[in-house]
Amino acid sequence: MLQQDTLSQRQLLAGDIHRPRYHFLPPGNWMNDPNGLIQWGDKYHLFYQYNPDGAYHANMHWGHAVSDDLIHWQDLPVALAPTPGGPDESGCFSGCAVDNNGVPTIFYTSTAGERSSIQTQSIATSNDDLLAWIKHPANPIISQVPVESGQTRDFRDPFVWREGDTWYMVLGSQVKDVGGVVFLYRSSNLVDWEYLNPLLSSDNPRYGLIWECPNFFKLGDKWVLIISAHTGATVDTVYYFVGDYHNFRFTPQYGAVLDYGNMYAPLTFTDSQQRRLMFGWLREARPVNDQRRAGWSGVQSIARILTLNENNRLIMKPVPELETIRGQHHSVDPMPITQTTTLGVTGLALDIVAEFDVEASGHCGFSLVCSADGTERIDIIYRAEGGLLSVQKVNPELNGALTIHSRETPHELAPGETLKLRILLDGSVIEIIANERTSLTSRFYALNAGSEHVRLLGAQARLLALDIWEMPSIWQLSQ
Ligand code: DQQ
Repeated sequence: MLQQDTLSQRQLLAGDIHRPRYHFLPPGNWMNDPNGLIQWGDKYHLFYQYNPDGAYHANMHWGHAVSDDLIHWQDLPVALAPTPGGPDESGCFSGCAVDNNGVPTIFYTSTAGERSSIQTQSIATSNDDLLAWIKHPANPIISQVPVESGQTRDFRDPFVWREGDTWYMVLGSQVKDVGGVVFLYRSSNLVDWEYLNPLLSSDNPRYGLIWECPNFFKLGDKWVLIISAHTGATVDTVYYFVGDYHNFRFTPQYGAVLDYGNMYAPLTFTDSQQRRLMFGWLREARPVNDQRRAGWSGVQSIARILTLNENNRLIMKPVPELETIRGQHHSVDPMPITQTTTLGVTGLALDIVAEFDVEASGHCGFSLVCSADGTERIDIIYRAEGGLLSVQKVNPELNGALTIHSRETPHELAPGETLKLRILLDGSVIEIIANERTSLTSRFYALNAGSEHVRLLGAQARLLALDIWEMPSIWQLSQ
């Protein structure tokens, strides 16, 4: 029954050129944050914030999909729905999943009241299949916002991990009129939680007003805190901090933007290969009415493997599983770049791996989603002077204007270091990762179905290597 419904929904939307083919998105309607990521047996489970009523943010449920390889997904029934009269009657907000000695257990923010203004934390467990979830009778298990928050409205997104026999949880919140904060808790049984102290807080306006969706985990000898900084304005940004963790306090030694584009609310987990994996919500960049009309909104990034380099910078690599679905391969021989060249490859679903040597005042990059006359295109350009990477959407309607999803970001190369670009283009998604450490995601909506050309551009630069693969759909839409 479900499979038939979701299949026909996917078939109905399959002709939409803006719909990604190899990034996960639900059969239709609204999706935002990834939730409850966990590998159970040999299956990866992805839950996500989902509105079954339409392509707009309201009435949050947990959608559910399962995968053998992090790339191909099977839709499963909704996992969590609000219970009328319950602490989650206004919505089941974001959270995580853990393995409690063989019992799949999820934590989520239960919301009640007008506009989800009462936020508490709840727990649910499942039998081995992770399909049906039983909400714990003690819910909500945490309902008091720590007093130093000075407010009671923003208190959400539990992230839980175990050290020895003790469980820990971090929650995102704000200190009223000051800035974002992550609160730290501990428990021996996952139901009774003791508040410890703020793990980290900030009074720097750069880091936003409210911290959402905290992730806290060890990588090598260091600890990493990821937060999604909600500003209350249009630009929300994901940051990460790397540092030491002692006596329940985190001391960051390095902090940076995790993504300069429109990735938000990423969630990480560890799989059986001990890989720290991250999915992030790639939010739309078009007006809400266009999203409603399209009948769908929101895409998940391709899973990335996170590690740290010797300078404590986060290294992000799309999982190698993606390489197994690559289709037709095109390669371009090394050459000096002196002018714009149209390449013999077209498509809106491509995996591009490129390496350049750029002179001190040189630049290089690509125009993608390019119409034959070049009036519609997306320029991805690296300029060595100032070390800037940019994405700019160009078409007659936009008149070259930048939106928040078309922007310039710092990207420094070490002396002698070449520029390495990995670009995942997919329908209306571009994920760009430069030298595995600068992430710039963007969304675009081509006006013309024929805007599929790829051009190489630049000056005072040399192409060292270029491989492009056409990417297939991950969905079997015929019966
Ligand atoms: N989205 C969820 C919240 C979270 C926010 C609600 C971040 O739990 O703070 O859909 O995008």
